[in-house]
Amino acid sequence: MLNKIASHFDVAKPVNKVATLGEGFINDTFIVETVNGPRYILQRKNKNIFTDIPKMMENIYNVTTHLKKKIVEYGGDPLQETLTVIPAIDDKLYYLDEEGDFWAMCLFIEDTIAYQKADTPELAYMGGKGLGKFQRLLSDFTIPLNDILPGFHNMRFRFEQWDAAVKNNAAKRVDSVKDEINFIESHRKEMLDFWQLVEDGKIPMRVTHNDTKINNFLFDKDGNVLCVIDLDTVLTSPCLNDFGDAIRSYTNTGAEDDRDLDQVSMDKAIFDAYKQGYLSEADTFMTETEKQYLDFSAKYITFEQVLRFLMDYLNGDTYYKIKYPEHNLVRTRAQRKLFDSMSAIL
Ligand code: ADP
Ligand code: GN1
Ligand code: MG
Repeated sequence: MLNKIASHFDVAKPVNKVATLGEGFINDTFIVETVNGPRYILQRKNKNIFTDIPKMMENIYNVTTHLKKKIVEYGGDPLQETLTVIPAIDDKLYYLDEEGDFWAMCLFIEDTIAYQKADTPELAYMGGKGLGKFQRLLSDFTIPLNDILPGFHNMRFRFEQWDAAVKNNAAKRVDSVKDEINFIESHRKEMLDFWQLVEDGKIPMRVTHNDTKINNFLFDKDGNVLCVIDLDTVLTSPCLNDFGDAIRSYTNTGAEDDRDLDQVSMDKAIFDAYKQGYLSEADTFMTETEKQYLDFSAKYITFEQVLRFLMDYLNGDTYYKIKYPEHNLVRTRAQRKLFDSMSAIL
């Protein structure tokens, strides 16, 4: 079945083997081997989350086309340093199968390392530099992006979803998570006050990645970020959100879903190094107000993640893939612990 799906794309050589890869929460990812030819990434895009996949693929195509132009200008390798979308044989940027699932393909980037956590400040510095460079290269991208996930990091929108989730109590779990609900409520004002700055235009919207966890950055063997992947969520949003989301994963001494909360805390040395690396690139385009809110953005995005995991738990686990029934609650508690650690340090 998967071989047949792969054969609908414009691959250079006959498909040999298709195997499962990675464990993303959203899409299903496969690696495609061809006979004496390149390897490819094949993904079944999550149609529950992405309601307009053709528009999403158009965004990815436009952004990677822009990046390739910039990469060529500075003498880099456009096939290694950004994703290369492989169109279907009918030239569309996706293949729609008989079951109504959308598939997309890109080149597999060889000889890279995808880290799950940052063990050294050196790696964090390079990660920050990689994100800053990605945003810098896109700072003169002018094609309007399709808003395929309205309100993605918009706290006002998230609180609207949240209020509905608590009210509907779909999974009848509200009574069992009173403490976590109180945590969300106690930060409502602080978080909305920040979003107000965005609404008032004091913090600008920019072309951003919006899902900057560490495994969405492929590193080369010398420790540089070679390629930023998982471009499904490229949207316009404050650049601070990308910084904050990266800090959420880079600096966590534990796992995103650690059951052992003693493992979870923010590593300040990793934070400092990431920030330094980020600013080495982002200083060129950021405003003073943005810089002022850089540290806060880590708390903002971590709070948003607590809210999103808990909301999914209240809704009966309809968004994130889970591995066991309480998974979203475990994620909620681990991210809350991380938030508390950030609050103590930043
Ligand atoms: P998800 O949205 O489900 O997180 P990703 O696009 O991040 O899916 O892909 C999952 C994993 O597959 C990544 O973390 C990375 O390890 C690997 N991967 C994805 N795209 C590529 C690529 N073009 N080249 C090499 N590895 C890739
Ligand atoms: C999802 O696709 P993946 O696993 O990289 C999610 C992010 C969350 C993240 C939490 C489209 O990212 O927003 O921060 O899980 N992506 C989407 O780990 O919702
Ligand atoms: Mg990913």
